[in-house]
Amino acid sequence: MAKKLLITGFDPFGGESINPSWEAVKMLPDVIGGYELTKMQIPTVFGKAAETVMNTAEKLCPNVIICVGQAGGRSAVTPEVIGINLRDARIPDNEGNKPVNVPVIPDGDAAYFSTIPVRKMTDEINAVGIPAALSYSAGAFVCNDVLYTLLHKYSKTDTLVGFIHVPFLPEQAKNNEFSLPLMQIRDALCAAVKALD
Ligand code: PCA
Repeated sequence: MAKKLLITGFDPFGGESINPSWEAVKMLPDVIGGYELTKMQIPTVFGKAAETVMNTAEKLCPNVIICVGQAGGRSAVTPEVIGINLRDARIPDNEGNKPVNVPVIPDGDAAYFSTIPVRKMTDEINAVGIPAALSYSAGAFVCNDVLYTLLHKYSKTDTLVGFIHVPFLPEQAKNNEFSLPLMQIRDALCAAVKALD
């Protein structure tokens, strides 16, 4: 029987009209290798994003959860190694929240390591000719919030959890920032999912 992967992308935030994470996630095939995909867009809102994922995961019981987010300015597709127990926003989220220096989960552990095979994923994305690198910080905005909350929730369970940040799309890169065409971001995510097999 196919295994189940819940994979999410975010809605646009920070003045952008598009978010490459959701644009690429929604283009993924329904089946990759041994995994059946459930794709979902989640809001760029502290707390709510993770709740949306957990509500769906409760019904779906996925084997793996991968959340994908935009990291404008990065020059590679970056599987995240770690989620930290910190909310420290420089800009408001999509509901105007701007938490500064507060924990994601009071009394939670300081950090959790991602439980998806981040090194193998990075290798397999590079192997299809798309730049990939490990990242040791998912920041302290909504992406890290989701990663930390899910790693906390699914620690000591069989559900694997991870996060992949993707660069801007060409139409977003206004100041000569690095960007990747949508098809390459999609192909990178495909390669990452194949690494689960
Ligand atoms: N990137 C943001 C939140 C939503 C997204 O796509 C982040 O890196 O926290």
